[in-house]
Amino acid sequence: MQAQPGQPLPSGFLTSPQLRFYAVGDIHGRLDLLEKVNARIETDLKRRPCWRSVRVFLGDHVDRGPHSREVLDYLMALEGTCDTVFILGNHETILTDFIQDPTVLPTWLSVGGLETLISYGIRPPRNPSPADQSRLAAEFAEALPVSHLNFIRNLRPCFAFDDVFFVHAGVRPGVPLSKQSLTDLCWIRDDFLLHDGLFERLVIHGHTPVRTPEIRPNRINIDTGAYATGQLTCMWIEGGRMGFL
Ligand SMILES: [Mn+2]
Repeated sequence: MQAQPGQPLPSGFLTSPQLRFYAVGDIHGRLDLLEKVNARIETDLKRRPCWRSVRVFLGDHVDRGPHSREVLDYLMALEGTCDTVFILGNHETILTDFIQDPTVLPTWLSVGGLETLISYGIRPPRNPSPADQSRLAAEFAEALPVSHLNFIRNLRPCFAFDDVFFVHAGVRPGVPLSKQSLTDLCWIRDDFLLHDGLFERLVIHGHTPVRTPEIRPNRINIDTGAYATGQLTCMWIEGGRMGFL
């Protein structure tokens, strides 16, 4: 008998044998790595065919890396060719906030928004004045295709299936998974990361970079800081087992 691939999910969490998930960590504007990860998924599907597969992208598709615009184009095209779930990250919330509120610009620039603006053909001055902020917000709203805005607005705050819960940042301990705030799902760090107890489901998340994927009894972090490290992590989950591509 052939050994089963991968390893069991921690803490006895289970998922259907009929469905394979591929979860991809924070892309942050690295189209090159996204293309490679998708090629690895295609190869895996050929090597180990399955009844149905779903690719789950854990948010922070934009900022920091050089190709935010191209990453969104790529993900939108992918949506038409296979089953996908796209999760909302805090960087996507900052992007849409900026269109509503130009004073968000300095915050956005401090977390890699400059690269996103440049990918849409906008070059902010070095120290944007309030007038510059308003002008740039209007320019960006004009440059951002409606399809991109709709894609970002339709990102899911989280996605639960069987015993797994996909989310960008994490969840607040003590609050049922169905009652989590959008702010916590997109932004939470230590209150979640330092919590040892189990949640109702196994939480698969990104948001806080780690050198190698972090497998804990209650959560798995697959944000390996792709924009800086060149490591974009993809994990698979199927029939209560998991592994990495
Ligand atoms: Mn994040």
